[in-house]
Amino acid sequence: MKLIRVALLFLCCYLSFCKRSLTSDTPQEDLIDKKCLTEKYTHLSCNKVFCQPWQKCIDGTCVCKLPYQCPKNGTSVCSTNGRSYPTYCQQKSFECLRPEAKFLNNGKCTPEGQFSVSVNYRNTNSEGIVEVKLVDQDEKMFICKNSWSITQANVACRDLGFQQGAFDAQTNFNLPNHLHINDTECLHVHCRGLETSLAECTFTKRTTGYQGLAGVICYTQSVEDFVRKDNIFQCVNGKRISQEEACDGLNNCGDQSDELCCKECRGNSFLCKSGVCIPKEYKCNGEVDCITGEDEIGCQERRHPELQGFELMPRAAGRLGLQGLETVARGPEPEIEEDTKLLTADMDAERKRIKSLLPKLSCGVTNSEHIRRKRVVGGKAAEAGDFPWQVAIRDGEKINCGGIYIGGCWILTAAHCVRVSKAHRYQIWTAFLDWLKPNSELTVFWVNKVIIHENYNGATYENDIALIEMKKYSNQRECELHHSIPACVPWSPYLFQPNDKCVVSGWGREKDNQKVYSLKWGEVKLIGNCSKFYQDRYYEKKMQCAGTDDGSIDACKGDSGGPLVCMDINNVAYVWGVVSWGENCGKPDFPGVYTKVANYFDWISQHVGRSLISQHNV
Ligand code: 4AZ
Repeated sequence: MKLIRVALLFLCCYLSFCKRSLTSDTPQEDLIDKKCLTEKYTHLSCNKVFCQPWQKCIDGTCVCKLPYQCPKNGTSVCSTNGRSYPTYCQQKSFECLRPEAKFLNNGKCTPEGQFSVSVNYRNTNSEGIVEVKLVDQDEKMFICKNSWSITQANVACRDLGFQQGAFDAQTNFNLPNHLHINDTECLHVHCRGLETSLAECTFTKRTTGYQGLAGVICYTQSVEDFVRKDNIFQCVNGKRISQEEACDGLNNCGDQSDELCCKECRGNSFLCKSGVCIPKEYKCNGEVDCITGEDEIGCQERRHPELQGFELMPRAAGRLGLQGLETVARGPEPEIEEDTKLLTADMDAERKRIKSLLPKLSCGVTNSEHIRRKRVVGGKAAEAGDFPWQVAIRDGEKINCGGIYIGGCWILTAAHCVRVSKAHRYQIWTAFLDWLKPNSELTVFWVNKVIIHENYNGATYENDIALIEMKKYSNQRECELHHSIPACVPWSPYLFQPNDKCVVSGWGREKDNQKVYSLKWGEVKLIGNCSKFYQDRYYEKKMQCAGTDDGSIDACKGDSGGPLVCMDINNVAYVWGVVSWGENCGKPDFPGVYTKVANYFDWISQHVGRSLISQHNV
């Protein structure tokens, strides 16, 4: 339907009687988050999307890994420069560093059997009917139009050197009359959309009837004249598409910039909590696509019976070594049951397999269930194991602040809780619950080093964040915290949103300034737009407000430096905030203010090492 509309649009603009936009029911503006667009997010923005397994995330951007950082396991691939690489990941990592050498084929490099793509039967080299020559096939072949969309068209144009991809996945080009093809003469192709060469996409031959051939118009300066002047969406890569194509789950821009700032998604595409639209086929496909994970939730019953038990390993994984033809039925629920002959190796399956081999970090997982129950000020008493990341910072005889264990020997706390010069006086009490009856799990550490954020401002509480490195015991190689579990450090400000429910915990005072001896906790919700409560004292990026409508649950004096923890959809705990400040305690309209940890991921990782806190994209 969409393709027909784009083709129509192109045609009517050609004839220049198309002044008004084609009608659409949804107001275009409402779907797009304008403020978010100013951030210029693309497929390389790891605040919004996962990086490719041959990339890592640095300061919010996916950058190339070095080839040696790839998993070793895999089979060789050949690149367009004629070189063989031990694995697909290594080739892609080299390509990422030096884009001129692209993927050519799976297996060793041989003189014959080169893959090639071309566009033909039109007068320019930027448009035409697509022809490919596969490895192991002598003849050039056409692609069937029913497997062709902007996703594959973008890849084909990029492969041909048009960096902005395709203007249109054209399916109305005709072959010259003297050429006749029968229904077995076209191939199906499936791409994910971010491939740099069509050779990375999967080619199949299916026994469906011939309907027409795939063509393409690549995006060049000359086609820009045909883009409507009103109702355009400006992609980050400079390409212009129509607004109807933004937030539809398809990567029309080619750099994904049309799908990353969405309040709603068009058609059947799926909206991630992070404001990203993904194709509906990605829901329950065994691979997590939303950074918040909800595309793989509640899938068991909807999955194809044969797929049960394959969590991250697609069926086609392990077929990579295949040389000849093989018969498989691809996809969880094929729309038409049909036999499919795989003509090329499934590099998408190999990408997923590489992803599953990357190191995994363990954090934020407890076996404690009951903190999900309701109700610091107005809080409830914690039980052993409820907050295994919670620590107390003891200064002499007093505990004035909390802290959060984030792994290794590292504790996160508030800058206003600690002084560098007092490091020798502090003790870190881990797995501690109650002053009056100390529990046996309690382990005490001395402090090696205190690091206060260099831009901490004691007057405004900006950057109220600090790290404490605990001292190892002389007979131990690492900090051994047998009863503590690190909370995960959020790497993106889009992991949680206003109104999400989170938990604050600490030994802080009650509303009436009553002393508290046991660890307490309370459920609060994240509050957006907090400047309305604290006018010019609130810094949106660096701070996070949280509380309840009636103010009954709040952090208070003594809770500072402690955790505001939010659980993701898989019940993994993230330290979203560090208790920082607030006007009084437990008053409506004066919510607690927390240091927004996601904004400090890079600062934390610079000090503790990226591998200690990176869950993805390492
Ligand atoms: C404090 O003095 C403090 N209601 C901490 C949190 C809040 C207020 C005061 C938030 O450490």
